[in-house]
Amino acid sequence: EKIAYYKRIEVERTKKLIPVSYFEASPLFDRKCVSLAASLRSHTTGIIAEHKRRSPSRTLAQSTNWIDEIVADYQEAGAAGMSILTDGKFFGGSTDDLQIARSVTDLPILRKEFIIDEYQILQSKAIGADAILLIAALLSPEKIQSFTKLAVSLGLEILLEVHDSEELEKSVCPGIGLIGVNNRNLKTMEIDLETSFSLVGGIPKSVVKISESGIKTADEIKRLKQAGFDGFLIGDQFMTSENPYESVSELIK
Ligand code: IGP
Repeated sequence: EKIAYYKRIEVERTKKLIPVSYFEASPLFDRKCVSLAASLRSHTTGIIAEHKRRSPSRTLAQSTNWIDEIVADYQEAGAAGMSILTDGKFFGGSTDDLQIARSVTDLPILRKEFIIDEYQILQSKAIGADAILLIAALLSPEKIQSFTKLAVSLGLEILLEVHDSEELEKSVCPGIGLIGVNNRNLKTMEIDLETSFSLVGGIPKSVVKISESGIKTADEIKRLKQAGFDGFLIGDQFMTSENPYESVSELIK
């Protein structure tokens, strides 16, 4: 029955039909996922180190043709997991970036993408991701529910991203293992860590809590930890530094 459900998927963007067998043929499709939630619970640093080539809020592009080295540095410096931007349009990433990261680390990898179609969920599994991002601002509660079901059936974990209490309340559903509060307002690009502090109390106890975006100092991490956060998703601070290894180490001290 599961197979019939995604036997053929209509890709919204291209309107092409892609047979599920295309994804299933990937050698990574049967790989057993590593749990990001478990890594964050057991890991003292809680840092999810992100690779992104550029972003809409940061025009200066760091040359990052050495994704393998950056990911290896992240791991050696003590990251609990990786986040790899695969969106091309705004962030200059690709599915290749995630596959390269997969080839150099066994730590859990979050696929950072604007997921709007089942096709991308199967693809995430086929390229070796362990978890996917679902953004509450982009998806109806029904979509979040059905995407979560599909992802969980493949062994992928869900990180649900919210920015306010309304999104949080309407979007939470069974199967969601991690919730991230985005400190960046996607409309204005402004950062405010208060977003995390004000929303943490409303996140269900059993869910792993992540504060996302704009985190720059060890002191901020300490305060977020005290407020109840288990994970810290950090990109720019690392990507704009000359030395990603030292930059991660700094925050862990
Ligand atoms: C990382 P920062 O400010 O440390 O680079 O943020 C991460 O939270 C951010 O890249 C992000 C993101 C997203 C990117 C959070 N949610 C959704 C693309 C799509």
